[in-house]
Amino acid sequence: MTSSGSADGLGPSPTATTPVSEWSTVIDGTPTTFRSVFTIPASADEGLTNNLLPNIEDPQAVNAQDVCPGYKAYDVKEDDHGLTATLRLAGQPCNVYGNDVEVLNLKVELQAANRLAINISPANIDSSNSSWFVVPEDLIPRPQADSTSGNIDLEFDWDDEPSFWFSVTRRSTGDVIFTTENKKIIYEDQFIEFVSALPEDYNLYGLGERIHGLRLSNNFTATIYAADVGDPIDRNIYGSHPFYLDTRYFETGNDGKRKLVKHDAMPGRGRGGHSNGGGSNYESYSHGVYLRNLHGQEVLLQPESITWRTLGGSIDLFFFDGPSQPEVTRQYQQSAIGLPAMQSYWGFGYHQCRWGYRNWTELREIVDTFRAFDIPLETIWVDIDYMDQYRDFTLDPHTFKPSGVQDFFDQLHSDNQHFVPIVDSAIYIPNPNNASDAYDTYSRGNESGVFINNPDGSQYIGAVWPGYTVFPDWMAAEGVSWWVNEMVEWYKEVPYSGIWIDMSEVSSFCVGSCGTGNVTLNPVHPPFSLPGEVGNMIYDFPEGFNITNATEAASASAASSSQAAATSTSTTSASTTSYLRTTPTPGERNVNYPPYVINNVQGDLAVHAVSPNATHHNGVQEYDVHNVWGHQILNATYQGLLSVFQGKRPFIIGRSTFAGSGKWAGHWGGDNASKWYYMYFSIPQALSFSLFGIPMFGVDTCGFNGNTDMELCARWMQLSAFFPFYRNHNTLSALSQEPYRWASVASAAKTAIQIRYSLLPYMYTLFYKAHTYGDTVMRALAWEFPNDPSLAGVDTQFLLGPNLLITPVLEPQVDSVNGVFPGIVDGECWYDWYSGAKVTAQAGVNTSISAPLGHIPVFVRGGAVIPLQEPGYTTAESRKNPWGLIVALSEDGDASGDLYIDDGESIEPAETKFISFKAGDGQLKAEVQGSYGDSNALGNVTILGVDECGGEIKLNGVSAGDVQCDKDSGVLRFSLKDVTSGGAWQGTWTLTWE
Ligand code: MIG
Repeated sequence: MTSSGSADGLGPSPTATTPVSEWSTVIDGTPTTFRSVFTIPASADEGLTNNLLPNIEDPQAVNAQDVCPGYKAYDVKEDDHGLTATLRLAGQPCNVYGNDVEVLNLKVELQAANRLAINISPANIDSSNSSWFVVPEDLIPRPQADSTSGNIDLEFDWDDEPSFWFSVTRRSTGDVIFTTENKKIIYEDQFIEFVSALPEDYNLYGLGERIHGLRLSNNFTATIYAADVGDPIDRNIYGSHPFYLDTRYFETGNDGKRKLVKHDAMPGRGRGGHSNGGGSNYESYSHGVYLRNLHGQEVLLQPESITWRTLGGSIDLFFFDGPSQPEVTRQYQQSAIGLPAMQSYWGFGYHQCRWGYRNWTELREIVDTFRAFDIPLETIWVDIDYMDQYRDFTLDPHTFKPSGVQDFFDQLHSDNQHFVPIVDSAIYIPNPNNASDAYDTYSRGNESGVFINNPDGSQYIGAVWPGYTVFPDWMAAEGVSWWVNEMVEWYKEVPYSGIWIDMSEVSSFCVGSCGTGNVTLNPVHPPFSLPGEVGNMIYDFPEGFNITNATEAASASAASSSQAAATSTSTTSASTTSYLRTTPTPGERNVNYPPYVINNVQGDLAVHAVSPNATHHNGVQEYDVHNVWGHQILNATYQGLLSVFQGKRPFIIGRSTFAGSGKWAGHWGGDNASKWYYMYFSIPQALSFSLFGIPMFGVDTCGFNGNTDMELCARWMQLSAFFPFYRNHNTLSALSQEPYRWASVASAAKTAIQIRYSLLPYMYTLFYKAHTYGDTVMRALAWEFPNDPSLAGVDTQFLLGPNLLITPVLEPQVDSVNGVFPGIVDGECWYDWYSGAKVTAQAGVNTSISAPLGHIPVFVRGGAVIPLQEPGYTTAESRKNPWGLIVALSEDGDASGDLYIDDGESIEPAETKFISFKAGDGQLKAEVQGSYGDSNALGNVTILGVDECGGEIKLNGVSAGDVQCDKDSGVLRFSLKDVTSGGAWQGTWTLTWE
């Protein structure tokens, strides 16, 4: 079969050479032919992948450091806040992976006391020459200079020998945090490289998006290039986050000198080891590094260095001095990428989704069955099944009949439940010869000139679910307003509550403009088989099962690879293939085949994505902005929801994200699989997104690809209950996995959802702080306990906010789990969520925790006051229930905490309330600020860690209710009478129990 389309996006029409095939499917072994239709051949999505060898794997690759001259600095001008200079090439151009830029401008700026910016850009940007791309301010804002008052800890130094290099030092410790000494800067139109030394066994985090442990390994390459691919480990996937956190641990010796602690030598190293638990001998310093660059790039993490390579753009580096992780993350969000959107209260409810909910009736049945099993369901989601021939902003006229809308939504809304549909990124382009194929969303966009073009100005036509498609151009003058209008119009038909954005990398199922000249062919099936179709059946058994016919199982599982397989790269040995190695052409870029080949998971940059030479209306090539397409559709969708729900917070979950997407949307982890290891990876992925400023994160609970099983799904339903975004989602044709499909999963889910819903006030308060200050919601142990080097790599446990420790079971067939109780060495204590008893554990020692199926270990940190509300079936009902408080006393007998409340939906709530709690000496004090009206009473208060049972309980001196006390476990529980019946937070009060 001849390949259709061409790599340059302009190739000859494949019509003549591509056979029209019969699309058939097999049901129960009987082939059924529907009609003669054209299917785009799989080869159309191959590109030159097999002929490309990633540079990092290429034995013949030239090391730019060996052949390039570097730069020398001239006209250096220093002032209080920084320095400017001209950098000139220090020798003959090397033109190794692009055309060398002879003259560069260096600008170093202390932008704030805690932030240093280093910018290196071409000196002569010729606007008539498209070969240079500088990130526009309105696309990705550049951090601005603020006041530099305060303690300035970052110092910039530079030198010209042997060629220009620079370093950033933390003054207070003398620690060099970044230095390019003895390394050259390589600056070409399609290749930039800079290299810094790092300490041995460094602790780096971030550089996403990736399926990887939280602490990045010291010997791998992090490729950043948005790709539609089903969660392969260690490869580039949907999002682009060119940011890392670097944490360094120091030990103060007996001589009083500070010494860096190597990770290898760290005591314990988390689960499975033993340590002295860190403690006061240790301290850590963290800083953050953000490269404001949109290009395909890769970061080579090598044992003692970091090498950053990009395919263009500029060196626009920002250093955040921390010196703790929370400060780095706040600084990064506040000054560079923006604070995360405040979420609506309902968004924290439980979400059910799957690919394959076939009609309104089935959807109603799912919603009803949740109710019948008394498993809270907040939101029902629909995948592409609801659409008319996979076209955005439509309903299938047969299965999701428009006439069924009213009934469905009347009930859903009166039950306080929500509906979130998928919206795909590509737009169907209809067959111009067939009037009945007209598609208004396309026509309106076409008239407004909002679709991406080919270099010759014709429309770029790729292929996605609906067949041939075009792609919105967010840089076109009317791109966003057209999208907003489509959303507003469609809402009149389908009253959705939020939007799920998919395929936004931006994905296309063929290389180049494969639809050019072909739009009359109307392909109705993608060029790969869908999950469940012939050759792609899902046969996999749960892990740990004894498979008797190993051969059959192996071949079945080989065949069961889904879409990912259709696009996977094949590795061919260097001796048998002649690889395409392009060389720079003076004055010109080769955007489809850049001389430097990044280790893209799809191989060819044009595979399974819109081609790099596709051209935006402002002349920008997709090559330069590929990584932000998904970010921009989130912005457009945010604007759309603002128009639909004026003044209300938009609810959006998106697939492809960039630094700063959190200000508009949350994110789900993409196409994982129903495997235990993907459940584990959900934790480091979530924690990484905490660093990226996208706290609204969760993964496909129970697993997307493949069949889940009872045990995995039970554990996963419990784990995800402690993630901000809690959704069960499944691929087409895999076994159903709603929690009620198994009695034990139903009960595990109910237990966990009940805990989650009682904690909604705590979660919501955490989000308020994320949105207001840039605090994280899901936290790594290392971030809350920064003086314990043994926690540097822990990602099998996590904290929700500062005060809840989750230690989930992540493997099959066990009834206990090992975990550490951080901070004990420094006098912290923990309480079991369920019994309220104080945990007896040694500092830094892995403790075995009982965890039979249906039980997820959760612990409350001593010193915390945690606000609760009695859980209801929906979040709306929960919001009407009595409040509760857990007061977990520290070893010193005190505790504090807070609670934020508002109407749960307004972008700018007219009224809010903030309550601070302080406990100690037999009393709890609540201080109330703000005027938001809430009339729910305080129902109960539980004090953990009491030595004595005490006496009468009084609120503001008045006898207030009943006391239950268990002296052995130290749990004191008050059920309050209606002393606060006008509302728990009407005014400041004091509760006494001694
Ligand atoms: O090419 O809409 O990641 O969640 O179920 C697959 C079908 C398209 C990918 C998403 C997945 C969704 C699926 N989509």
